Amino acid sequence: MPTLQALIFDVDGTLAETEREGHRIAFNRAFADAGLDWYWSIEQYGKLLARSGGKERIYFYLQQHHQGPQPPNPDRLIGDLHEAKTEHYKQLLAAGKIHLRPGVKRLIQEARDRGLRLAIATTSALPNALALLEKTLNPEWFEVIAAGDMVAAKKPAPDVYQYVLEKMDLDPGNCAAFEDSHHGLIAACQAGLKTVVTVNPYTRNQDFSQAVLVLNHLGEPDRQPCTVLAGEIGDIDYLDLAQLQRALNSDQ
Ligand code: XBP
Ligand code: MG
Repeated sequence: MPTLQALIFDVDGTLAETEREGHRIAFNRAFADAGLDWYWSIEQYGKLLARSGGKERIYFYLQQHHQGPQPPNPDRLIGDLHEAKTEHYKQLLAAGKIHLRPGVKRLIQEARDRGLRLAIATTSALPNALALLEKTLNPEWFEVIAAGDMVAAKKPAPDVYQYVLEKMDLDPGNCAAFEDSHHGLIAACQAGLKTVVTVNPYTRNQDFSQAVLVLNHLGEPDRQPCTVLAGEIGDIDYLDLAQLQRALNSDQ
């Protein structure tokens, strides 16, 4: 593989474990504000994650999981709920409830030090992605932040990754993507990107056979060793750029 030029990161589940104690709580607060008796448990939310995108997830719930009468004007209700949910999610972030996963800041810092280009490719709404980056990293480090409805089709469609590649005028062969879920992996692979997966409790039993590397997280030297679930990172217990480049090269 040619020399690595850019790293493209998913947000939810990859930069931080945002779903269970972030988005899920925010959805439930928005439902309560609207006087609805809907409540998404940790387990049910795992099933609802089958549908990417917050608005799409509420539709999916109404179509396939909701027991009881359907609302008369679902489009309007979903739009309002999603707006309220975004505010709740931003409040959770501002309160410091959500942290970066191990190794994320370290690897991004190393990439910056080496002059690699950085981008975000997420299904989440732009204000949510920005709020997380503002709290934990710095949005200005990312040349393109592709989010939510900026593309027609959400993951597992490749659109959001294709958008990033086009905006940055990059060949996918010179980049690596970072994902946490099967649908994210499929989106990145369909855009021609080699992909590292860091699993989380919601995704760890999914099919990651197309990934270059599968880890429990990126690891922190001396503090938080990572576990390699598939692929090779030599005899160190965290992922750095040298090992990433090796893993990409050996996956020809
Ligand atoms: C993220 C999502 C999003 C968030 C909610 O998927 O599926 O729907 O759960 O985001 P990925 P919004 O990590 O694969 O990009 O409510 O802002 O849409
Ligand atoms: Mg994700």
